[in-house]
Amino acid sequence: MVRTYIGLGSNLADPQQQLRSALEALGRLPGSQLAGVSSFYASDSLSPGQPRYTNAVAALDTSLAPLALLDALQAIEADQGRERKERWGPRTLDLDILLYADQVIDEPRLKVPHYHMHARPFVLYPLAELVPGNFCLPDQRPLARLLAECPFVGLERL
Ligand code: A4P
Ligand code: MG
Repeated sequence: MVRTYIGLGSNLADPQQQLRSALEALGRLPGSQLAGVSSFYASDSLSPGQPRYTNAVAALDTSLAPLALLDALQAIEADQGRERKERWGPRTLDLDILLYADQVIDEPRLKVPHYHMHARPFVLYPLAELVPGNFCLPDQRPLARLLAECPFVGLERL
């Protein structure tokens, strides 16, 4: 088993329920165990004109290999996205592999750490709830420094 961190995002009309369903699905993944869940946070979408997002981060211990985990996350996205697609548009659930142990992965389908995570408050602040204070990214950058450079602006802890 390795420790991974999964970023969850939804801008459905009931995004909190969307996230709760996704967390249940994560807990049911083969060879995997949910080890922690952050608070939920609301913030404006980075794309103007889109509904506000709810975001959270989950700690998931898993024996799935990185690409198998990505496949599993995309299956959960498809499950929850498909039924709402016509009503709410395509972005109902976003599951990103933020970190996979301390690995750096650079494949066409999978980049880890997840691009942009180092500068997104709706990723960094929930992640900080789940890790020790001296936690570092695989490139040795301390999370505390990323947080200091990424003010808690526009985030609402739910
Ligand atoms: N992919 C590569 N690396 C990874 C990884 N580490 N985890 C590939 C997951 N997937 C990864 O993903 C597109 C492709 O990325 C996948 O097929 C996979 O092979 P996607 O989920 O279809 O697209 P996406 O996530 O919308 O793309 P992108 O560019 O990451 O979108 P953003 O930038 O994440 O935009 N505002 C707030 N407040 N909160 C949000 O969560 N999210 C977005 C989505 C915009 N604004 C937001 C938020
Ligand atoms: Mg994504």
